[in-house]
Amino acid sequence: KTSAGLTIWLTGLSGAGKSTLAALLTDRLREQGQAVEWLDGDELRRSLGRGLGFSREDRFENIRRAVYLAGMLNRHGVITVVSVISPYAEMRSYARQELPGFVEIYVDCPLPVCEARDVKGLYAKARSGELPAFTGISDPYEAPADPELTLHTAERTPEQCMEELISWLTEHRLY
Ligand code: GGZ
Repeated sequence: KTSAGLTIWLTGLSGAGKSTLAALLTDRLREQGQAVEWLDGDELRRSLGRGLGFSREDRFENIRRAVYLAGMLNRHGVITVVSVISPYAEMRSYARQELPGFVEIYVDCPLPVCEARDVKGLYAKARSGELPAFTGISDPYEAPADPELTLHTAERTPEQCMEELISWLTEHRLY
């Protein structure tokens, strides 16, 4: 898998803990001397994805850009951590098909827990209708049917989830 590169794809609801986990994972890999980049949905949308909204088409376009970048980084030996909701199974199978070193990690957290956390107040806005097409509330999230690994962020700390992921990657000799 080393020559194929490695893209660690974190999928899950808003507030499930993808970005927190991605930050911890990126730090750990860097500490180990690995070349690693982190592509976060929110950040991607502020940079390369300006103007993209949350229709099915725009979400696909956002993912297409992330996959393109990840592929380029992978070809240069850079481990890429991608944290994007990526709500449709079809977009994740596209990523899998395009990226030889793709691993799908389901950052699983029950919707009520994400909603109770509501770190950015987005769920409240989604419930009131101020934010339309919000994943989990008024827009679909197709949970992965067969991810390489599922992490339960409601039951463990972010650090524990990161350690679990690192152990899994190591066991499978993915980097
Ligand atoms: C879902 C939304 C929406 C809607 C704004 N639906 O948790 P956050 O706040 O900080 O990150 C989420 C981000 C979603 O971007 P992604 O690029 O990950 O999505 S996708 O993979 O579907 O393209 C969320 C915020 O943007 N956000 N409006 N309607 N999330």
